[in-house]
Amino acid sequence: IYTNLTLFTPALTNELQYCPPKSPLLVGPLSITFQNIPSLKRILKKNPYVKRGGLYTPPHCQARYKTAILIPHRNREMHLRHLLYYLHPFLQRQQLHYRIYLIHQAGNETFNRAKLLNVGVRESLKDEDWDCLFLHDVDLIPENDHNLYVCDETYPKHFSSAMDKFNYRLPYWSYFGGVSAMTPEQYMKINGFPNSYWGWGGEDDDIAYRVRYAGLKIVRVPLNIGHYKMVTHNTDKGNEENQKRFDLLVKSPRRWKEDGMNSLEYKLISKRLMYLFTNITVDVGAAP
Ligand code: UDH
Repeated sequence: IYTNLTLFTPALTNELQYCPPKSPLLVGPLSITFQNIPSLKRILKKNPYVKRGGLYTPPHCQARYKTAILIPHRNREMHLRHLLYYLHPFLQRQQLHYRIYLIHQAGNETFNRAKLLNVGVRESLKDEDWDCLFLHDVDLIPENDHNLYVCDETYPKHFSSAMDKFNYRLPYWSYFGGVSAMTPEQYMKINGFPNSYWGWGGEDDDIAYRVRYAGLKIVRVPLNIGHYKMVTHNTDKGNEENQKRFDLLVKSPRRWKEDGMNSLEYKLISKRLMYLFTNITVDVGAAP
């Protein structure tokens, strides 16, 4: 029996073939609703192959891409459940090797989305040599699984090009917020995200500028594919509009090389492997 197993079970002989270039599991447009908030137990049951830490490897073929999903977070547990419910099956249909990271800001200081994402990049790269880093808001659900969660080899890529909140159009031409992705090389080339934007707004525009300063450009998912549904929400406590953002944006050409991955400081509080995601809790400090 043992001999038969080693001969015919690919997993044991290490002979898994690459997954096909185009996954046969894709279904195209998806119907997304937020009527019921799924329980974590229900999500777990629907995703039996997801390992602790929110890690998945296709069981029947060798994935062509390794994607890390980085989600900045605080006080959005309901949104997280909606996202996990839809995102896990979505990524599995794409036959990716992936892991979902939640980068959770500890404490009650003003929220800092960009810095949390820098932390996510640094911490996730300690685990694995990811091909692609997805910078993913917690409240955006992709509505079409042909929107492949894979990086562009040359340029930073914007994925949420058509959000319901903006009538499925770009709000403005250089918009880079919501969901975007870079290879680790592209991310380091722009020196990551600025650490100095506290509160709502501005950091995504700064990042779009950085892409240009570093001699790159933004490419996008076509509008008919990059559809996202946003879970509606009110303004968050601790994430008030950043009044300094215009001033920071003006200074961006001088600051981008000094403020980013090369100046990142934080205190890692914990890294825990939850059933459906890896939770990185971090103290990112406070606005000066
Ligand atoms: N985020 C949190 N907690 C917060 C604030 C932000 O987790 O308290 C994260 C979350 O991943 C979110 C992302 O940061 O998706 C971006 O924040 P946002 O959703 O507030 O940004 P957005 O521009 O919000 O999408 C616009 C709606 C603001 C409410 C307007 C009500 N009239």
